[in-house]
Amino acid sequence: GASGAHTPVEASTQANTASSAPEVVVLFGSQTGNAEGVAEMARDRAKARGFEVRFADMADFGKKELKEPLNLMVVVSTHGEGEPPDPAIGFHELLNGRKAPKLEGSRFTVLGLGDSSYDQFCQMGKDFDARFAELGAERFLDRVDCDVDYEDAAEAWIEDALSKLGELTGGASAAAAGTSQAPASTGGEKSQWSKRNPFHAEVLDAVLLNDDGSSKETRHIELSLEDSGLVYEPGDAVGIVPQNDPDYVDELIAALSLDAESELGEGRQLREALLRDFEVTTLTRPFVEKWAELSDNAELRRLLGEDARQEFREWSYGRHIIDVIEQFPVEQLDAATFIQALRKLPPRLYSIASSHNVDPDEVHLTVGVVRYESLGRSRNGVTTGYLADHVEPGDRIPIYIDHNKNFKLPHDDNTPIIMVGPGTGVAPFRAFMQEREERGAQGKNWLFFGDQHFRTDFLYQSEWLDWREKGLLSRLEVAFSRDQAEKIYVQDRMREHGEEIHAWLEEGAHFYVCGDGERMAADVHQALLDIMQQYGGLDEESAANHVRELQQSRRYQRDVY
Ligand code: 2AM
Repeated sequence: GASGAHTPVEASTQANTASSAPEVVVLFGSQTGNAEGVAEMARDRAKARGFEVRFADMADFGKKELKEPLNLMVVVSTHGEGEPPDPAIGFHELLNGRKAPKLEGSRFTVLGLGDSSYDQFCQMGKDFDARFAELGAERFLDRVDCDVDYEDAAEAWIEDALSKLGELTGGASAAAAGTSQAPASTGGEKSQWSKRNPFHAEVLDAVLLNDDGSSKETRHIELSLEDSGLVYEPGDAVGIVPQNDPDYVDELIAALSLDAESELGEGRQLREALLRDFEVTTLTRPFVEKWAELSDNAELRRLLGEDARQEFREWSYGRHIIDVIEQFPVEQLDAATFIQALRKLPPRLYSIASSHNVDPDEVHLTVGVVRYESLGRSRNGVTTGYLADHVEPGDRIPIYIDHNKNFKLPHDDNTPIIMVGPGTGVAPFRAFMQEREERGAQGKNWLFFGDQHFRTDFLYQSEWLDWREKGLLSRLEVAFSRDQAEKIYVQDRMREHGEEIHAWLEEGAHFYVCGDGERMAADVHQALLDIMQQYGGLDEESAANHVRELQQSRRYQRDVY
């Protein structure tokens, strides 16, 4: 697999632990590594408390592993429309299928990671939690659903789970005393910079990639990593800690009839807090729930009802916090109460478009600026607007590296790769090509790129053409959707070349998709399934199994958003 040693189950025992110590199985399903990171913390804390620990990826967990009674700590994230992480698809199907194993005698607790601005918030956590119980396992601790700012809640869940398990198993709890301060994480070359302690990177350059007349605004941003010690690999992302738009914040404060300088304690004033600390645009269900309470409004309560889920979804589309505040005013609201209704401003992740090996002092990003109109207001994406309108070369912005184990070049430089990256989805493939060029990798490389117009939107055109000239890029297929009457998309180009795609995959090629996760990724997935059927002589079910195997063995990887 691309992410290195995927030993099915990594068993480990602390030297001073008797072999009779109770065992905890930390089981994770992770797309980009957040759930795996939490699982690593759980593993380390459990070891420190004297448990024996099995650390297992859902990708490598099946019926066989579920045969004996287990003490399970399950960490799983949710993606897209309530879907499992790619490596966990098979395990999710197993538990929900006819052949699901009985789990009597096992104990479990679930931690779900998700984003409350999505309708299917923590759906996978909910699914696994319900399924483990239905299959007969005993829930020893209630599920916890975490929003984007998950760290504290995750840590609390770990401590609670281990204490509870210590009591239940009567074994390891004794070792707990004084050892709960185990290091949060192990090994690796970790720089001091992190999500919570970001590096302030100088902006070296920020250029518009689209030409005049484009309806897109895609920016190429180069940041300096000089003296940061930050290291990244192709496929990783940069997390940017943004600030909210000052004009929007001022409008919001006016709409609330609050004083910008209201003191919130710890030296923070309202305006400053709204600029830096809290999400003030995106509407989440938890916000609407709190606002329904504060405004005591029947219409809002109705929209939150279980039967109104679809209506809620449509209603919240294009609607921001300020729109709700204006429509459903709350009399005599104080600043602290308002703040309590908000969630922390989450950093945003951007796939890295450069190779650290080519220039260790820089990191490049390809950012699609989000601007649109809704309900009579013009809106900007929080981070993309911040980058486009409030940041210039010479400024410093807070960043960290978000490592993504599930989007990695093959270890073997001779392995061919197929890359599908329309729009800003092309970013990591620029990093891939820079890296393969630097390494002198001999494997074939095939890019499918798409955007609206050839003339204005062919991102990094000269670089691709150059690489094709040099032979590094073996093949390049482009789909400019709006240069002709009929829409042509990357998946159409895939189908045109289905036979060769199939042949490449038979040769062992890895298949990568990056970009839009709302429709593109699903359409490309379907094209791949169809190609497997048509050229692999497989029926629908076998094609689906084959593609799932590609996903689980990390030969088919996605970075979609
Ligand atoms: P469109 O905007 O003309 O529909 C990058 O944004 C490119 O992805 C654009 O050419 C866009 O086309 C295209 N695109 C839009 N929806 C898509 C889909 N479902 N699958 C693949 N590409 C899509």
